[in-house]
Amino acid sequence: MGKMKRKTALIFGITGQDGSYLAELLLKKNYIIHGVKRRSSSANTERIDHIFDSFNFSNKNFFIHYGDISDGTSTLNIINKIKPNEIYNLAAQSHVRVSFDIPEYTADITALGALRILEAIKILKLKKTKYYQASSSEMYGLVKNRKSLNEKTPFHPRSVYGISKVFAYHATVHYREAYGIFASNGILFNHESPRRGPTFVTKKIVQGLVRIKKGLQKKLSLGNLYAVRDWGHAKDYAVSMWKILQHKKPDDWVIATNKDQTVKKFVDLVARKLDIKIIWKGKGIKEKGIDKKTGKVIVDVDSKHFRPTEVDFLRGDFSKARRNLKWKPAISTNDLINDMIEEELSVY
Ligand code: NAP
Ligand code: G4F
Repeated sequence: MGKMKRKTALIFGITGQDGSYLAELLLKKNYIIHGVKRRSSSANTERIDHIFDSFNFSNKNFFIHYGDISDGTSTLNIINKIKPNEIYNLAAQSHVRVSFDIPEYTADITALGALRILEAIKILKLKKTKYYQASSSEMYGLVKNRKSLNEKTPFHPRSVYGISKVFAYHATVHYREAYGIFASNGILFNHESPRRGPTFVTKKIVQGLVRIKKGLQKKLSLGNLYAVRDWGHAKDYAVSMWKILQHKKPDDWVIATNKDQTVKKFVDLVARKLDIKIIWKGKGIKEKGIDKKTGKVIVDVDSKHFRPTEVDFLRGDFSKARRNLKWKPAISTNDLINDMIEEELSVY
């Protein structure tokens, strides 16, 4: 029997939270990996330094290329050079709040970036290349009732980030229908990990409370404490991305845990694990979390973290993925929080 040819994957967004977990997973699956990294004046390979030798810029099964999805020709060149079996587009200006400050830039990267990759696959006539689009629950935006959202729920985005993801979602469906490209959307609900960027709320809470516990920070300022999110673990969600591209046909998939929590509840859960008891007082912008032991305010609300329009509620119904991809989350919220706290404690 002849040897099976090894698969090649190209990951845009390799230096991000999800890119690093996906790269780990695909290396274990014996893939040859190519990743695209942006030029940066400071180090940006922290999340992959354990699997990629950034000093010598070489690895046997793992290659990094400089690139940027705002640059159509270099994006096309990289795809042409590698002609990968699978392309994962995880690259984005991924911060919702920041998209209110830099909307045009966000649309260029998060919306048009996806189009540039799809166009390259089309122009190069790569019939065998499969495309994964990192779509987002943020596309649902304003939801009518607090029911779990699925693949049929209409979109009503509430930020230019959300609008850009809706564009990229439809571009993915369109290139599938118009040109027969194997192009799939993973509609992923929020997913976190020790590698989450520090300005996303879960990481900010864990980092803040650990630092408060260690006497390194006095308080944690947050925005809307009552937003509801469905938080999973990024490591589980990387598995779903791979499964989506192994399915017999291209399709669109909700990936979630179908459990939800408010931001405030997340604060309480993290605090409890650090043996801090928070007493909440006041309302709205005046709401404060007081450390029962010391009587000091350790959490307050700062309007600068509010968004002009908020997504109040997200909880996903992943029954289609469970049924057809045999995917379900393996890591509970409790273990996610333990994982994040453990890593944070090891920093100090
Ligand atoms: P992340 O940590 O912010 O990573 C984003 C990645 O995109 C980074 O590698 C970043 O590079 C890269 N990137 C940004 N602009 C780029 C450009 N112009 N050209 C090439 N690369 C660029 O995000 P994540 O949490 O891993 O999420 C991965 C993807 O899933 C994103 O598209 C995000 O919008 C989407 N998503 C995330 C979630 C979630 O809850 N995490 C949920 C649904 C969808 P640098 O490292 O240089 O910044
Ligand atoms: O952690 P967040 O910034 O994540 P958000 O806006 O839900 O977006 C994340 O999930 C999306 C999937 O639905 C991804 F597509 C996107 O790329 C990103 O990964 O905020 C979560 C909630 C929001 O309602 C926000 O208003 O927490 C609320 N929040 C309250 N205080 C805060 C803060 N968010 C941040 N970032 N910082 C705060 O101080």
